[in-house]
Amino acid sequence: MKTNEFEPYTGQQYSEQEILERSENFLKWADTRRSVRDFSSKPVPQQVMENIIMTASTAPSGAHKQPWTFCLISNKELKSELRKLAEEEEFKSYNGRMSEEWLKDLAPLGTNWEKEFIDVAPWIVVLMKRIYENDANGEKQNNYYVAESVGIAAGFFLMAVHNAGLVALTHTPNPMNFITKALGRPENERPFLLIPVGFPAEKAQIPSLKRKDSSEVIELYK
Ligand code: IYR
Repeated sequence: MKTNEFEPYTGQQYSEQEILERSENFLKWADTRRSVRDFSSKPVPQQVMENIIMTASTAPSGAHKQPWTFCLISNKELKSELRKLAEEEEFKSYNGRMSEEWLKDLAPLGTNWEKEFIDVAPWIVVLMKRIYENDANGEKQNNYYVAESVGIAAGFFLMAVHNAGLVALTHTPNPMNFITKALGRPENERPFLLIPVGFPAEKAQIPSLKRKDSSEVIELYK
């Protein structure tokens, strides 16, 4: 059953040579993206953040439901409140809730329960997944493949941040239900990621990590 109008696809196409060059160049550029935990407090214009969010919102989604809400936060008191609540949970996680193996796996990243970046970064984006919708009659409407859809949107978001020369961190305070309350989000939304965005601090340090090479990532069936 097709109820929608259709229209011609007009995305750009390239020569074989250009395809190779563009894919190589994009890879090189993408490989320079890193999660950064040391933020500058230098402001980032709201319009930039809105452009980044609307790029994320071009992501494909189950039945094109776009089951996401991006809470865009610069309010200092609210950021401090989020930091306090996140640190309360993270303190418990790092001091008892996370397994020895987990803590050992995180050691090279140098993370701990302190989340100063929530105060420092000019913007905090809380990405909410919308597990269902309420229609005009108050009836529940389904969303589909919500985690997959919102995960893809998060990926687009991170690339748009990188494209703007800004940095981000995908923070996952656990459990995250404090966010729903602090932001007064409705019953059909659940927190997915908390993402500080901004400029890197002048002397920002990142862990020296090596990415898997193609033989570890690709299983070829030719
Ligand atoms: N949620 C904690 C712990 C943490 C977990 C993983 I897996 C990471 O890659 C990084 C951190 C925190 O945000 O510190």
